[in-house]
Formats: sequence, structure tokens, C-alpha cells
Amino acid sequence: MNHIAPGSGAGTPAHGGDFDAIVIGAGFSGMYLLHRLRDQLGLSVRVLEAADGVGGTWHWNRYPGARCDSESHSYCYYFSKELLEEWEWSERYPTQPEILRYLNHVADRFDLRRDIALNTRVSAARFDEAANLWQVTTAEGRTLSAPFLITAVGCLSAANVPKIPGLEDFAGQWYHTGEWPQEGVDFAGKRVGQIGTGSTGIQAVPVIAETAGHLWVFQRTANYSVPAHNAPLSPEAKRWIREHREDIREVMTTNTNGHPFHIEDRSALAVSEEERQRLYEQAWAKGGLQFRATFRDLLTDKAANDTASEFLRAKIRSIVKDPKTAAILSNIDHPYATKRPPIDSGYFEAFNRDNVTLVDLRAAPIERITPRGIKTKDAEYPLDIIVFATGFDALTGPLLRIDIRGRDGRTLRDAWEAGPVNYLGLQVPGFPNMFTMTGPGSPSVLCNMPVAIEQHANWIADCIAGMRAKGLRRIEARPEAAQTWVRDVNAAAESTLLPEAGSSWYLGANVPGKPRVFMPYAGGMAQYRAICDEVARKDYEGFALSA
Ligand code: NA7
Repeated sequence: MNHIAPGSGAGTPAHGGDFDAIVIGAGFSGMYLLHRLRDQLGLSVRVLEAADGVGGTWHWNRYPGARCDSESHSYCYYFSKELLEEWEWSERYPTQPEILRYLNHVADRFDLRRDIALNTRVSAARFDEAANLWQVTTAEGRTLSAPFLITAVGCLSAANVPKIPGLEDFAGQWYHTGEWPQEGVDFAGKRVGQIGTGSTGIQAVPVIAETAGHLWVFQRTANYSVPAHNAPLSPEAKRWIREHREDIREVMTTNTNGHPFHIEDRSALAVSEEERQRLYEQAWAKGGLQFRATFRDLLTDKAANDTASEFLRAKIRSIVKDPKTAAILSNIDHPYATKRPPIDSGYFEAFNRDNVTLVDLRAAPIERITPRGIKTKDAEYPLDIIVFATGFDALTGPLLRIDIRGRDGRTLRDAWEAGPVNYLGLQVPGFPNMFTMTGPGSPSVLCNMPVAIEQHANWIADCIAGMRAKGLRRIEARPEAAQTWVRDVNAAAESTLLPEAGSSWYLGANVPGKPRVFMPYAGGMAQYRAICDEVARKDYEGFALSA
């Protein structure tokens, strides 16, 4: 069936375009948008997806140990009571295969597939001002049009493979964790080198170590990690979740980070040393991202943060038996949680295995990749497989790799030359009727993603519905509103310790040449939600609307 042609929507659109809306991406965002716009607003919608299946991030990230760091009962849609009731998660943190099964279930449950064109990569999108239509071109050269274009391309979907000289000559196999082969990779008995110790690398190490002959972990920046304490959900836990859905939703949609827990309203500096250690031990035993919530000022007060950072460094030293390895792993150059804090299942413990060796790239950087393996300043490591757990060109990358052109042919790349400029993280001035889901300038990656996604999709759908009701055809962020918002985004970041992590992908620092701008909105999801609601209530203040 050719899913790309107009078909199953609500009849021929009156505006002359092929569809009422085109959505790029069929992950959590794109699928909910499709349901919201098609089934609740009655629009004709086409979702274009590069992969051969739905799932977005969870389609691509199949690396060993891939698992979500949000707890399963919070990492799902809440828009449908029936969906919530019929799906039961099996573990505290969902594995990639389980999330993918869930998203496929959603696709079937809401009959989404008939409006999703798979294997369809969008290469360009151009706004035709006279026709008031977005012309969207696919990699195969087909063009589709619609008045509304919504990018649901994900925040972490443009893989970052560092340009290390010699990679093309490597005689073994190499893989990026975010573009993992569907058939998997057999590490049994192999000499494996993994570059990168972010959330992904920290998940992958213990699993790769189980079968690899030997694993060398190439660490540039040491990282904190808190145990996930993952386990199957007990029948009692499942029942509790079933019985408290509304309470869980309430917490997730009213707190700063979209997770099902509140940040404790106490300062790390207001309790005794003994009490602080007790609370940290308690949080460590509980595990997970919630560790951050032990005190309210861990991300705003350096002295408070130091207490958590030191506690976590001491934990590394107590777990890792070889003192030299422990020293390199705990020599961390940034305050805890100023980079995205990983959680793990046996990461530091893996360095106690005979077949795992840490390589300190700070002491001896990688010089090149040779046909045999990785050569650092000190030594050459012969390898059969290299795993790049080197992250993503985050937030702006997935948008900028599409040739997006707004009014007067201006490219998004040009508009964002000095860093992303937009209003509420939702619209870029000069790019009318284009909405970005969980892009830069929105809480996105600082929030539990499905919560951020439902808020965005609902706001966008309500906006489009309101426009249609009033006979309005165009909405565009005003440049002055965007300038103010960019200042607000910067001010929100500056009021935290987040910009202190020099190598953070939040700042774009992991991609050479990328403008160093703190990209997500750090003012918290609750505040962001309130701002968006207020803008809508004031007839979309800051946007220009026209017929
Ligand atoms: P991250 O968090 O960006 O981590 C990437 C890791 O790769 C990090 O340790 C980097 O070190 C390292 N890296 C990147 N380029 C190089 C080069 N050239 N040489 C050596 N090491 C390098 O990506 P993840 O995939 O782990 O996590 C992304 C998000 O996915 C995560 O935060 C969750 O939100 C889910 P660096 O720190 O830059 O020195």
C-alpha cells in the first residue's frame, strides 16, 4: 500500500495541499500528534518516518542494555484511560524491546499505521508563502504539501560519530549505539573497544562485558552514576500503580521534571552531616533519577551540590577495587547532575571483572583509529569491534539535517547560526505554521519525555483547532517574542548550575563547531506549562495570526 498518497484522512483539504498537516517522525511525539490531529480534530494527516517501523528513539537505540531511565509507569502515554488500563509494564525500568512493543501496540490500538509512511526520510521542507503551504520533499524526491508542518524528530536522533582519523581503514566492525543493527551484534570472545561513558555507555558496559573476550572502555570525561536497582515489578507494585494512576498523573504534570516524584523541599546545607549521609544512603538504596530530588538545592547551590558529588565519588571508590581505576572513574570535573545523570545496572562493578579495562583518555587521548584498533598517545589497542557510545547532535541536530526553508527561502540553519532562536520552543520566526515538538527552548530532555510530548501535542492541537474555528490560516512567532524567550531560556539556565558542565550536550559542547548555547528550558515543566497556557489564553500573545 502506498501510504504516502492522501487517503484515509478526512477528505480532500480545501486549502489545495495534499494534507492538513504533515508530521515528521513516528516516535512517541508523532504518533500522539497523529491521534490528536486526525482522530480528535478530524484533520487529514500524514506522518513521514525514516525507519522501517514506528518507535523513533526506541526503534534505533537497540544497543546492549538499552533501557529507559524513567520508571516504566511514568514512561508512557496518559491521554487514554483504556490504554493505561490494558498495558502492564514488567520491570521498574522498561527495556528497549518492551517500549518498542508498547509503541507498536499503540500504533495498532489507535489504527495509526494507515497514516504513517515508513522508510520515508524527509530531506527538505520549504514554505510556499503564496500558497500558504509547506512543501515537504522526501529522500526519494517525492513532494507532499500541507499548511501545517510539525517536526516530531526527537531530541537525540542524530548520531554523533566523532571524526577520528583512520576510522575508514578499521578492519573490524564498528557501530554507533543510536544506529544499532536490528539483528544485534555478537560480542562473544571478541576484543571490544567502547568509546563514551554517558548514559548509553554506562548501560552498555556491563552487558557487553558479559560476553566479550575483553572490553576496553575509553573514557574522556568521568561520570557520576546512581544504581537503577531495576527489577521485575511485583504484583503489589503493579496493583499500586493501577490504583494510583490519577495521583501519579497529578504529580507528573504539576512538578518541575515530569517524573512521578517531588523534589524534597529541604536544603542539603540545612541538615547535619550525619543526617545528610543518612538521606543520601537512603536515596542510593532506592536508586534512580530520584537521587537528584533528595534536596531542593542540588542544582542551584554549588555547596549543596558538592555534598552529593562527594557522596557519589566515595561510592565509586568503595565499589571499584583497583584504586587506580577508581581514581580515574571518580575524577569527575563537573557538579553532579549538571550533565544528564546516568543510572546504571552494575556499571562500576564491571570494572572489577578481569575482562574489563578502563582507558583514561584525559591522560592519553585517542590519536587515530588504525586498521587494527584504537591508538592513543600511549598505546595501540587491537580490537575486533568498536562501539561508539558517543551520543548525539542533540536537539538542533535532527532539525538542521533537514533542509528547512521558511519565508523568503531563509534556511533554519541560517536562522540558528548563533544557536536556536524560537518562541516557547514551539515556533521559529520566519517559519509560519511550523511547530517543533520538544525542540530547543522547551523543557524537552530536562523533563520525562512523554509528559513533555503530551503537553506540546495538546497545545499545538488546541492552537490549530482554535485557528480553524476562527478561519485563521497562518500563525507565526513574532521575532521580539522569540528574542525575549531566548533571554528567558538563558536566564533559567543561569539560575542553575547546569551551564557549569563544560562537556555537556545540553550546551552542544559534544559536537565540534556547534554554538555553545544552553538549549533546553530549565525553568521547569510546571512553569513552562503555565506560560504556554497563559499565552494561549491571551489569544496566542507573541504570535502573529492571520487569515
Ligand atoms: P552522551 O551523554 O553525549 O555521552 C557521550 C559520551 O561519548 C561521553 O562520555 C563523551 O565524552 C564521549 N565522547 C564523545 N565524543 C568523543 C570522542 N571524540 N572521544 C572520546 N569520547 C567521546 O550520549 P549518550 O548516548 O550516552 O546519552 C545521550 C542521552 O540519551 C542521555 O543523556 C539520556 O538522555 C538518553 P565527553 O563527556 O564529551 O568528554
